[in-house]
Amino acid sequence: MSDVPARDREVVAGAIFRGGRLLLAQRTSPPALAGRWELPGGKVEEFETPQAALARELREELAVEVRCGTRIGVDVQLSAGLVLRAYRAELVSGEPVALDHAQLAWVDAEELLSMDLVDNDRAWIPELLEELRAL
Ligand code: 9L3
Ligand code: MG
Repeated sequence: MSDVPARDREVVAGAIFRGGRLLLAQRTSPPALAGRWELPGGKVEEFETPQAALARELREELAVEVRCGTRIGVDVQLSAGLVLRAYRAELVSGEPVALDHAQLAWVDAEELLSMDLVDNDRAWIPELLEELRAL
């Protein structure tokens, strides 16, 4: 038996900024979250870095290549052993398309405030707004 506590599994989400706007994606599942908006992303696999996971998730969900940047906003505890973290993501190639979401939206600061974001992602609104207003 080891005394080292297990580290939380991580869900990564990407904040892609372009031209003073932020990319949001509308979820299709699970039913409780369908229709609500999020920063796209998903679970880090075993033996995968968060940076590699973000690149993989955004490739799978948006058909783009991104470079994972710095963290933005707080850690969000999803459940015991599962933590959600947002990272800035820089578009390297491709134009985002909704492969896994109902639709995508590029929002400015005012629009961000009017979107029905999933509860977990609302924790990041202050930092996202600050970044949008600085652009
Ligand atoms: N989640 C919350 N906010 C986000 C993302 C990408 C994910 N911005 C939550 C929803 C699911 C879990 O994390 O409960 C795993 O995400 P996914 O694999 O269903 O996208
Ligand atoms: Mg996902």
